[in-house]
Amino acid sequence: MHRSFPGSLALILVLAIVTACGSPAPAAPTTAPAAPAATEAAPTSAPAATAAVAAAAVATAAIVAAVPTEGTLTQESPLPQVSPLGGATTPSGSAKIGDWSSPAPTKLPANVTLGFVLGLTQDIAVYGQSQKNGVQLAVDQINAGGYLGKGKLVAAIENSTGTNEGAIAAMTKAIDDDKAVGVVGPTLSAQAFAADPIAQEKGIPVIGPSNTVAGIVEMGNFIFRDSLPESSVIPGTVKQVLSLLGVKKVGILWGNNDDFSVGGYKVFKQALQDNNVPIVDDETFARGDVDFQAQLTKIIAQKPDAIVVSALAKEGALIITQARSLGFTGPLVGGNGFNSPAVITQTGQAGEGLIVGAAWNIASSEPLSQDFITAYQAAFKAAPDQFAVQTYTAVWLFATAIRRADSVDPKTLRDTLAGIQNFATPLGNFSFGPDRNPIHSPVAQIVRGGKFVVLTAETAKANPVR
Ligand code: 1QQ
Repeated sequence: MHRSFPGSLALILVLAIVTACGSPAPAAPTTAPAAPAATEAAPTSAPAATAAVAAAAVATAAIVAAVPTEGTLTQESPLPQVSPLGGATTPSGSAKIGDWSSPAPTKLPANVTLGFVLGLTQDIAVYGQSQKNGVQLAVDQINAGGYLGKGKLVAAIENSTGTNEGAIAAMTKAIDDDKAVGVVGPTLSAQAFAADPIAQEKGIPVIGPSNTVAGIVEMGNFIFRDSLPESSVIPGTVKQVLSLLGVKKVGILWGNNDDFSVGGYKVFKQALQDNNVPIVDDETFARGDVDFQAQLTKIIAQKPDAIVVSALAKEGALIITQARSLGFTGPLVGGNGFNSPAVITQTGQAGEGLIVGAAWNIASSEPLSQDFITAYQAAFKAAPDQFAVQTYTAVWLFATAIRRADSVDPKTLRDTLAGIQNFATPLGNFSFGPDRNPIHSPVAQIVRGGKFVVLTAETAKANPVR
Protein backbone atom coordinates (compact mmCIF):
# COMPACT_ATOMS: atom_id res chain seq x y z
CA MET A 1 0.00 0.00 0.00
CA HIS A 2 2.27 2.76 1.23
CA ARG A 3 5.77 2.03 0.10
CA SER A 4 8.91 3.67 1.36
CA PHE A 5 10.67 6.13 -0.83
CA PRO A 6 14.28 7.27 -1.19
CA GLY A 7 14.90 10.25 1.05
CA SER A 8 16.23 12.81 -1.41
CA LEU A 9 13.57 12.27 -4.02
CA ALA A 10 10.95 12.28 -1.30
CA LEU A 11 12.25 15.64 -0.13
CA ILE A 12 11.99 17.10 -3.63
CA LEU A 13 8.46 15.79 -3.90
CA VAL A 14 7.53 17.13 -0.52
CA LEU A 15 8.85 20.56 -1.39
CA ALA A 16 7.03 20.52 -4.69
CA ILE A 17 3.80 19.50 -3.11
CA VAL A 18 3.88 21.78 -0.10
CA THR A 19 3.53 24.58 -2.57
CA ALA A 20 1.16 22.73 -4.83
CA CYS A 21 -1.45 21.93 -2.23
CA GLY A 22 -0.57 23.82 0.86
CA SER A 23 -1.38 27.40 0.06
CA PRO A 24 -4.27 28.70 2.08
CA ALA A 25 -5.94 30.06 -1.03
CA PRO A 26 -9.07 32.18 -0.75
CA ALA A 27 -12.46 30.55 -0.68
CA ALA A 28 -13.76 32.31 -3.75
CA PRO A 29 -12.07 30.85 -6.83
CA THR A 30 -12.39 34.06 -8.79
CA THR A 31 -10.06 35.81 -6.41
CA ALA A 32 -7.40 33.09 -6.28
CA PRO A 33 -3.94 34.36 -7.12
CA ALA A 34 -2.67 33.72 -10.62
CA ALA A 35 -0.48 30.66 -10.72
CA PRO A 36 2.53 30.16 -12.97
CA ALA A 37 1.71 29.02 -16.49
CA ALA A 38 1.57 25.28 -16.83
CA THR A 39 3.97 25.39 -19.73
CA GLU A 40 6.77 26.74 -17.56
CA ALA A 41 7.47 23.53 -15.69
CA ALA A 42 11.03 22.49 -16.31
CA PRO A 43 11.51 19.04 -17.77
CA THR A 44 13.50 16.62 -15.68
CA SER A 45 13.50 12.94 -16.29
CA ALA A 46 11.79 10.30 -14.24
CA PRO A 47 11.98 6.72 -15.47
CA ALA A 48 8.57 5.25 -16.20
CA ALA A 49 9.32 2.17 -14.15
CA THR A 50 9.43 4.21 -10.96
CA ALA A 51 6.14 5.93 -11.67
CA ALA A 52 3.87 3.68 -9.65
CA VAL A 53 6.11 3.83 -6.61
CA ALA A 54 6.43 7.55 -7.08
CA ALA A 55 2.66 7.87 -7.25
CA ALA A 56 2.13 6.31 -3.86
CA ALA A 57 4.93 8.27 -2.31
CA VAL A 58 3.89 11.55 -3.89
CA ALA A 59 0.40 11.03 -2.66
CA THR A 60 1.33 10.34 0.91
CA ALA A 61 4.12 12.88 1.04
CA ALA A 62 1.76 15.50 -0.28
CA ILE A 63 -0.66 15.30 2.57
CA VAL A 64 1.92 14.65 5.24
CA ALA A 65 3.78 17.73 4.16
CA ALA A 66 0.81 19.95 3.65
CA VAL A 67 1.47 22.41 6.44
CA PRO A 68 2.23 25.34 4.21
CA THR A 69 5.18 27.64 4.47
CA GLU A 70 4.00 30.76 2.82
CA GLY A 71 5.78 31.88 -0.28
CA THR A 72 9.12 30.26 0.45
CA LEU A 73 9.03 27.43 -2.02
CA THR A 74 8.72 27.24 -5.75
CA GLN A 75 6.70 24.59 -7.42
CA GLU A 76 8.70 22.08 -9.35
CA SER A 77 7.55 19.04 -11.19
CA PRO A 78 9.35 15.81 -10.43
CA LEU A 79 8.27 14.57 -13.85
CA PRO A 80 8.87 15.99 -17.33
CA GLN A 81 6.35 18.38 -18.80
CA VAL A 82 5.98 17.28 -22.40
CA SER A 83 2.52 18.38 -23.41
CA PRO A 84 2.63 21.91 -24.75
CA LEU A 85 -0.54 23.80 -24.16
CA GLY A 86 -2.39 26.76 -25.38
CA GLY A 87 -3.94 28.17 -28.47
CA ALA A 88 -7.54 27.18 -28.17
CA THR A 89 -10.43 29.42 -27.47
CA THR A 90 -13.34 27.61 -25.95
CA PRO A 91 -16.78 28.82 -24.87
CA SER A 92 -15.25 29.90 -21.57
CA GLY A 93 -12.79 31.97 -23.55
CA SER A 94 -9.96 30.71 -21.41
CA ALA A 95 -9.73 26.93 -21.29
CA LYS A 96 -6.25 25.89 -22.33
CA ILE A 97 -6.41 22.23 -21.46
CA GLY A 98 -5.41 19.89 -24.26
CA ASP A 99 -2.48 18.85 -26.42
CA TRP A 100 -3.13 21.40 -29.13
CA SER A 101 0.40 21.08 -30.47
CA SER A 102 -0.23 17.57 -31.74
CA PRO A 103 -1.51 17.59 -35.33
CA ALA A 104 -5.27 18.02 -35.67
CA PRO A 105 -6.83 14.69 -36.58
CA THR A 106 -7.99 14.18 -40.16
CA LYS A 107 -9.20 10.58 -40.23
CA LEU A 108 -11.94 10.61 -37.61
CA PRO A 109 -15.60 9.89 -38.41
CA ALA A 110 -18.09 12.76 -38.25
CA ASN A 111 -19.33 11.57 -34.84
CA VAL A 112 -17.08 10.08 -32.19
CA THR A 113 -19.11 8.58 -29.36
CA LEU A 114 -17.88 8.25 -25.81
CA GLY A 115 -20.09 6.37 -23.36
CA PHE A 116 -20.78 7.49 -19.79
CA VAL A 117 -22.05 5.21 -17.05
CA LEU A 118 -23.13 7.57 -14.30
CA GLY A 119 -25.34 7.25 -11.23
CA LEU A 120 -27.82 9.99 -12.06
CA THR A 121 -30.60 8.85 -9.73
CA GLN A 122 -31.03 7.22 -6.30
CA ASP A 123 -28.60 7.69 -3.43
CA ILE A 124 -25.54 8.34 -5.58
CA ALA A 125 -27.07 11.09 -7.73
CA VAL A 126 -25.13 13.65 -5.67
CA TYR A 127 -22.03 12.35 -7.40
CA GLY A 128 -23.51 11.45 -10.80
CA GLN A 129 -25.18 14.78 -11.51
CA SER A 130 -21.97 16.60 -10.82
CA GLN A 131 -20.10 14.16 -13.06
CA LYS A 132 -22.62 14.79 -15.83
CA ASN A 133 -21.92 18.52 -15.62
CA GLY A 134 -18.21 17.80 -15.98
CA VAL A 135 -18.94 15.74 -19.11
CA GLN A 136 -21.09 18.44 -20.67
CA LEU A 137 -18.53 21.16 -20.08
CA ALA A 138 -15.66 19.12 -21.51
CA VAL A 139 -17.63 17.98 -24.57
CA ASP A 140 -18.78 21.55 -25.28
CA GLN A 141 -15.23 22.87 -25.03
CA ILE A 142 -13.77 20.06 -27.15
CA ASN A 143 -16.32 20.57 -29.93
CA ALA A 144 -16.26 24.36 -29.81
CA GLY A 145 -12.48 24.36 -30.06
CA GLY A 146 -12.37 21.80 -32.88
CA TYR A 147 -10.07 19.59 -30.79
CA LEU A 148 -11.04 16.54 -32.85
CA GLY A 149 -10.77 18.29 -36.21
CA LYS A 150 -13.96 17.66 -38.18
CA GLY A 151 -14.95 14.93 -35.75
CA LYS A 152 -17.66 15.83 -33.26
CA LEU A 153 -17.49 14.31 -29.80
CA VAL A 154 -20.85 12.84 -28.82
CA ALA A 155 -21.61 11.96 -25.20
CA ALA A 156 -23.84 8.91 -24.74
CA ILE A 157 -24.78 9.34 -21.10
CA GLU A 158 -26.35 6.25 -19.53
CA ASN A 159 -27.86 6.23 -16.06
CA SER A 160 -26.56 3.36 -13.97
CA THR A 161 -28.82 4.35 -11.07
CA GLY A 162 -27.24 3.34 -7.76
CA THR A 163 -27.10 -0.39 -8.41
CA ASN A 164 -24.67 -2.89 -9.87
CA GLU A 165 -27.36 -4.24 -12.20
CA GLY A 166 -27.96 -0.71 -13.43
CA ALA A 167 -24.26 -0.29 -14.13
CA ILE A 168 -24.11 -3.55 -16.07
CA ALA A 169 -27.11 -2.52 -18.19
CA ALA A 170 -25.70 0.97 -18.79
CA MET A 171 -22.25 -0.36 -19.73
CA THR A 172 -23.78 -2.87 -22.13
CA LYS A 173 -25.96 -0.20 -23.73
CA ALA A 174 -23.07 2.24 -24.08
CA ILE A 175 -20.92 -0.31 -25.85
CA ASP A 176 -23.44 -2.36 -27.85
CA ASP A 177 -26.12 0.22 -28.73
CA ASP A 178 -24.35 3.59 -28.53
CA LYS A 179 -21.19 2.11 -30.10
CA ALA A 180 -18.97 3.99 -27.68
CA VAL A 181 -15.27 3.84 -28.49
CA GLY A 182 -14.47 4.33 -24.81
CA VAL A 183 -16.38 4.65 -21.56
CA VAL A 184 -16.08 6.99 -18.58
CA GLY A 185 -17.57 5.51 -15.41
CA PRO A 186 -19.14 3.85 -13.52
CA THR A 187 -19.63 6.14 -10.55
CA LEU A 188 -19.07 3.58 -7.77
CA SER A 189 -16.26 1.07 -7.35
CA ALA A 190 -18.88 -1.60 -6.67
CA GLN A 191 -20.43 -0.82 -10.05
CA ALA A 192 -17.01 -0.86 -11.71
CA PHE A 193 -16.34 -4.33 -10.33
CA ALA A 194 -19.70 -5.42 -11.78
CA ALA A 195 -19.56 -3.67 -15.16
CA ASP A 196 -15.92 -3.13 -16.18
CA PRO A 197 -15.34 -6.81 -17.04
CA ILE A 198 -17.85 -6.31 -19.89
CA ALA A 199 -15.71 -3.54 -21.39
CA GLN A 200 -12.50 -5.47 -20.78
CA GLU A 201 -13.99 -8.50 -22.51
CA LYS A 202 -15.08 -6.41 -25.51
CA GLY A 203 -11.79 -4.50 -25.67
CA ILE A 204 -13.25 -1.05 -24.95
CA PRO A 205 -11.11 1.29 -22.81
CA VAL A 206 -12.64 2.62 -19.59
CA ILE A 207 -11.60 5.52 -17.37
CA GLY A 208 -13.07 5.35 -13.86
CA PRO A 209 -13.53 8.95 -12.73
CA SER A 210 -14.48 8.11 -9.14
CA ASN A 211 -13.33 4.56 -8.38
CA THR A 212 -11.01 4.67 -5.38
CA VAL A 213 -10.89 1.08 -4.15
CA ALA A 214 -7.97 -1.33 -4.57
CA GLY A 215 -8.37 -3.78 -7.46
CA ILE A 216 -9.95 -1.55 -10.12
CA VAL A 217 -7.16 -1.36 -12.68
CA GLU A 218 -6.24 -4.95 -11.89
CA MET A 219 -9.44 -5.99 -13.69
CA GLY A 220 -7.62 -5.69 -16.98
CA ASN A 221 -5.44 -3.72 -19.35
CA PHE A 222 -8.38 -1.73 -20.75
CA ILE A 223 -9.28 -0.36 -17.32
CA PHE A 224 -7.85 3.02 -16.27
CA ARG A 225 -8.88 5.47 -13.58
CA ASP A 226 -8.16 9.15 -13.06
CA SER A 227 -9.46 9.07 -9.47
CA LEU A 228 -6.74 8.68 -6.86
CA PRO A 229 -7.12 5.42 -4.95
CA GLU A 230 -7.89 5.82 -1.25
CA SER A 231 -4.53 4.15 -0.53
CA SER A 232 -2.90 7.25 -2.04
CA VAL A 233 -5.01 9.70 -0.06
CA ILE A 234 -5.98 8.34 3.36
CA PRO A 235 -2.56 7.56 4.89
CA GLY A 236 -1.49 11.18 4.47
CA THR A 237 -4.82 12.50 5.74
CA VAL A 238 -4.49 10.31 8.83
CA LYS A 239 -0.96 11.52 9.52
CA GLN A 240 -2.11 15.09 9.28
CA VAL A 241 -5.07 14.49 11.58
CA LEU A 242 -2.76 12.93 14.15
CA SER A 243 -0.22 15.72 14.04
CA LEU A 244 -2.53 18.72 13.73
CA LEU A 245 -5.40 17.65 15.98
CA GLY A 246 -3.58 15.64 18.63
CA VAL A 247 -5.72 12.58 18.03
CA LYS A 248 -4.50 9.58 20.05
CA LYS A 249 -7.32 7.03 19.79
CA VAL A 250 -10.22 6.63 17.41
CA GLY A 251 -13.47 4.79 16.87
CA ILE A 252 -14.50 3.57 13.41
CA LEU A 253 -17.92 3.25 11.79
CA TRP A 254 -18.02 1.72 8.32
CA GLY A 255 -20.42 0.36 5.73
CA ASN A 256 -19.93 -3.37 5.30
CA ASN A 257 -21.82 -4.01 2.05
CA ASP A 258 -20.42 -1.46 -0.39
CA ASP A 259 -16.98 -1.92 -1.93
CA PHE A 260 -15.99 1.69 -1.44
CA SER A 261 -16.94 1.77 2.25
CA VAL A 262 -15.24 -1.56 2.94
CA GLY A 263 -12.13 -0.59 0.96
CA GLY A 264 -11.88 2.77 2.69
CA TYR A 265 -12.23 1.10 6.08
CA LYS A 266 -9.33 -1.24 5.33
CA VAL A 267 -7.09 1.62 4.28
CA PHE A 268 -8.03 3.70 7.35
CA LYS A 269 -7.43 0.75 9.66
CA GLN A 270 -4.03 0.04 8.15
CA ALA A 271 -3.03 3.70 8.33
CA LEU A 272 -4.06 3.88 11.99
CA GLN A 273 -2.17 0.70 12.80
CA ASP A 274 0.89 2.00 10.95
CA ASN A 275 0.79 5.02 13.28
CA ASN A 276 0.15 2.92 16.41
CA VAL A 277 -3.22 4.54 17.00
CA PRO A 278 -5.55 2.32 19.03
CA ILE A 279 -9.02 1.71 17.57
CA VAL A 280 -11.23 1.80 20.65
CA ASP A 281 -14.36 0.57 18.88
CA ASP A 282 -15.14 -0.75 15.41
CA GLU A 283 -18.79 -0.75 14.30
CA THR A 284 -20.57 -1.43 11.00
CA PHE A 285 -23.75 -0.50 9.14
CA ALA A 286 -25.32 -1.36 5.79
CA ARG A 287 -25.93 0.93 2.81
CA GLY A 288 -29.49 2.20 3.11
CA ASP A 289 -29.50 2.34 6.94
CA VAL A 290 -30.78 5.57 8.44
CA ASP A 291 -30.32 5.14 12.19
CA PHE A 292 -26.75 4.87 13.43
CA GLN A 293 -27.34 5.83 17.05
CA ALA A 294 -26.73 2.38 18.52
CA GLN A 295 -23.28 2.11 16.91
CA LEU A 296 -22.40 5.74 17.63
CA THR A 297 -23.43 5.43 21.27
CA LYS A 298 -21.10 2.46 21.69
CA ILE A 299 -18.25 4.26 19.95
CA ILE A 300 -18.68 7.47 21.96
CA ALA A 301 -18.75 5.47 25.21
CA GLN A 302 -15.16 4.44 24.49
CA LYS A 303 -14.15 8.13 24.47
CA PRO A 304 -12.32 8.30 21.13
CA ASP A 305 -10.57 11.56 20.22
CA ALA A 306 -11.90 11.22 16.66
CA ILE A 307 -14.40 9.07 14.77
CA VAL A 308 -13.45 7.72 11.36
CA VAL A 309 -16.41 7.11 9.04
CA SER A 310 -16.19 5.10 5.83
CA ALA A 311 -19.48 5.73 4.07
CA LEU A 312 -21.15 7.06 0.95
CA ALA A 313 -22.66 10.54 1.13
CA LYS A 314 -26.23 9.67 2.10
CA GLU A 315 -25.41 7.52 5.12
CA GLY A 316 -22.35 9.64 5.87
CA ALA A 317 -24.37 12.83 6.26
CA LEU A 318 -26.77 11.10 8.65
CA ILE A 319 -23.88 9.69 10.66
CA ILE A 320 -22.34 13.13 11.06
CA THR A 321 -25.60 14.67 12.21
CA GLN A 322 -26.36 11.85 14.63
CA ALA A 323 -22.83 11.81 16.07
CA ARG A 324 -23.16 15.51 16.91
CA SER A 325 -26.68 15.04 18.34
CA LEU A 326 -25.26 12.37 20.62
CA GLY A 327 -22.80 14.94 21.91
CA PHE A 328 -19.61 13.98 20.10
CA THR A 329 -17.54 17.12 19.60
CA GLY A 330 -14.23 15.70 18.33
CA PRO A 331 -13.05 15.49 14.74
CA LEU A 332 -14.97 13.35 12.26
CA VAL A 333 -12.77 11.96 9.51
CA GLY A 334 -14.11 10.47 6.28
CA GLY A 335 -13.07 9.20 2.87
CA ASN A 336 -13.98 10.01 -0.71
CA GLY A 337 -17.69 9.45 -0.16
CA PHE A 338 -17.77 12.75 1.75
CA ASN A 339 -16.30 14.80 -1.08
CA SER A 340 -19.67 16.11 -2.20
CA PRO A 341 -20.84 19.59 -1.18
CA ALA A 342 -24.21 17.90 -0.62
CA VAL A 343 -22.74 16.44 2.57
CA ILE A 344 -22.01 19.96 3.79
CA THR A 345 -25.47 21.30 2.95
CA GLN A 346 -27.15 18.30 4.50
CA THR A 347 -25.18 18.45 7.75
CA GLY A 348 -24.97 22.21 8.27
CA GLN A 349 -23.30 23.12 11.55
CA ALA A 350 -22.77 19.44 12.41
CA GLY A 351 -20.51 19.11 9.37
CA GLU A 352 -18.14 21.86 10.49
CA GLY A 353 -14.71 20.37 11.17
CA LEU A 354 -15.29 17.28 9.02
CA ILE A 355 -11.95 16.15 7.56
CA VAL A 356 -11.75 14.52 4.14
CA GLY A 357 -8.82 13.63 1.90
CA ALA A 358 -9.41 14.47 -1.76
CA ALA A 359 -7.91 14.58 -5.22
CA TRP A 360 -8.63 18.28 -5.62
CA ASN A 361 -9.70 21.34 -3.68
CA ILE A 362 -11.41 24.35 -5.19
CA ALA A 363 -8.60 26.57 -3.91
CA SER A 364 -6.07 24.74 -6.09
CA SER A 365 -3.62 27.16 -7.66
CA GLU A 366 -3.29 25.03 -10.78
CA PRO A 367 -3.92 27.42 -13.71
CA LEU A 368 -6.17 24.93 -15.47
CA SER A 369 -8.16 24.48 -12.29
CA GLN A 370 -8.92 28.18 -12.29
CA ASP A 371 -9.99 28.00 -15.94
CA PHE A 372 -12.17 25.00 -15.20
CA ILE A 373 -13.86 26.65 -12.21
CA THR A 374 -14.60 29.81 -14.16
CA ALA A 375 -16.09 27.89 -17.10
CA TYR A 376 -18.06 25.56 -14.83
CA GLN A 377 -19.55 28.41 -12.84
CA ALA A 378 -20.52 30.21 -16.03
CA ALA A 379 -22.19 27.09 -17.38
CA PHE A 380 -23.94 25.77 -14.27
CA LYS A 381 -24.19 28.77 -11.90
CA ALA A 382 -22.69 26.63 -9.15
CA ALA A 383 -19.25 25.73 -7.84
CA PRO A 384 -17.78 22.47 -9.13
CA ASP A 385 -16.75 19.62 -6.87
CA GLN A 386 -14.06 16.97 -7.09
CA PHE A 387 -16.36 14.59 -8.98
CA ALA A 388 -17.03 17.17 -11.69
CA VAL A 389 -13.36 17.94 -12.16
CA GLN A 390 -12.32 14.30 -12.31
CA THR A 391 -14.97 13.48 -14.92
CA TYR A 392 -14.18 16.61 -16.94
CA THR A 393 -10.54 15.54 -16.90
CA ALA A 394 -11.43 12.00 -17.98
CA VAL A 395 -13.21 13.35 -21.08
CA TRP A 396 -10.18 15.46 -21.98
CA LEU A 397 -7.90 12.46 -21.48
CA PHE A 398 -10.01 10.39 -23.88
CA ALA A 399 -10.26 13.25 -26.39
CA THR A 400 -6.50 13.68 -26.24
CA ALA A 401 -5.95 10.00 -26.95
CA ILE A 402 -8.37 10.25 -29.90
CA ARG A 403 -6.62 13.35 -31.26
CA ARG A 404 -3.13 11.95 -30.86
CA ALA A 405 -4.06 8.57 -32.34
CA ASP A 406 -6.21 10.12 -35.09
CA SER A 407 -8.24 6.98 -34.67
CA VAL A 408 -11.31 5.63 -32.93
CA ASP A 409 -10.02 2.08 -32.82
CA PRO A 410 -10.50 1.10 -29.14
CA LYS A 411 -7.24 -0.84 -28.91
CA THR A 412 -5.29 2.07 -30.42
CA LEU A 413 -7.04 4.41 -27.98
CA ARG A 414 -6.13 2.15 -25.08
CA ASP A 415 -2.48 2.22 -26.09
CA THR A 416 -2.51 5.99 -26.61
CA LEU A 417 -4.22 6.61 -23.27
CA ALA A 418 -1.59 4.47 -21.56
CA GLY A 419 1.07 6.80 -22.94
CA ILE A 420 -0.38 10.00 -21.50
CA GLN A 421 2.26 11.55 -19.29
CA ASN A 422 2.65 14.99 -17.75
CA PHE A 423 -0.59 16.27 -19.15
CA ALA A 424 -1.66 19.56 -17.62
CA THR A 425 -5.15 19.23 -16.12
CA PRO A 426 -7.22 20.97 -13.45
CA LEU A 427 -6.11 18.13 -11.15
CA GLY A 428 -2.51 19.20 -11.72
CA ASN A 429 0.22 17.61 -13.79
CA PHE A 430 -1.34 14.27 -14.66
CA SER A 431 0.20 10.98 -15.78
CA PHE A 432 -1.06 7.44 -16.02
CA GLY A 433 1.33 5.13 -14.22
CA PRO A 434 2.36 1.83 -15.78
CA ASP A 435 -0.54 0.22 -13.93
CA ARG A 436 -3.06 2.74 -15.39
CA ASN A 437 -3.53 4.40 -12.02
CA PRO A 438 -3.36 8.19 -11.92
CA ILE A 439 -0.31 10.05 -10.72
CA HIS A 440 -0.94 13.47 -9.22
CA SER A 441 -1.09 15.03 -5.78
CA PRO A 442 -3.87 14.67 -3.20
CA VAL A 443 -4.95 17.22 -0.60
CA ALA A 444 -6.42 16.97 2.90
CA GLN A 445 -9.44 19.18 3.51
CA ILE A 446 -11.52 20.35 6.45
CA VAL A 447 -15.01 21.85 6.36
CA ARG A 448 -14.88 25.45 7.54
CA GLY A 449 -17.66 27.98 7.09
CA GLY A 450 -19.64 25.52 4.97
CA LYS A 451 -16.79 24.89 2.52
CA PHE A 452 -14.02 22.38 1.96
CA VAL A 453 -10.79 24.25 2.69
CA VAL A 454 -7.25 22.91 2.72
CA LEU A 455 -6.34 21.37 6.09
CA THR A 456 -3.45 23.28 7.61
CA ALA A 457 -2.26 24.04 11.13
CA GLU A 458 -4.38 27.16 10.95
CA THR A 459 -7.61 25.70 9.58
CA ALA A 460 -7.27 22.75 11.97
CA LYS A 461 -7.17 25.08 14.97
CA ALA A 462 -10.44 26.90 14.65
CA ASN A 463 -12.83 24.13 15.54
CA PRO A 464 -16.22 25.65 16.22
CA VAL A 465 -17.62 22.33 17.35
CA ARG A 466 -15.22 21.83 20.22
C1 1QQ B 1 -15.87 4.61 -4.95
C2 1QQ B 1 -15.91 5.99 -4.44
C3 1QQ B 1 -17.22 6.64 -4.29
C4 1QQ B 1 -17.23 7.57 -3.12
C5 1QQ B 1 -17.49 7.38 -5.56
C6 1QQ B 1 -18.74 8.16 -5.59
O1 1QQ B 1 -14.87 6.55 -4.21
O2 1QQ B 1 -16.91 3.97 -5.11
O3 1QQ B 1 -14.75 4.14 -5.20
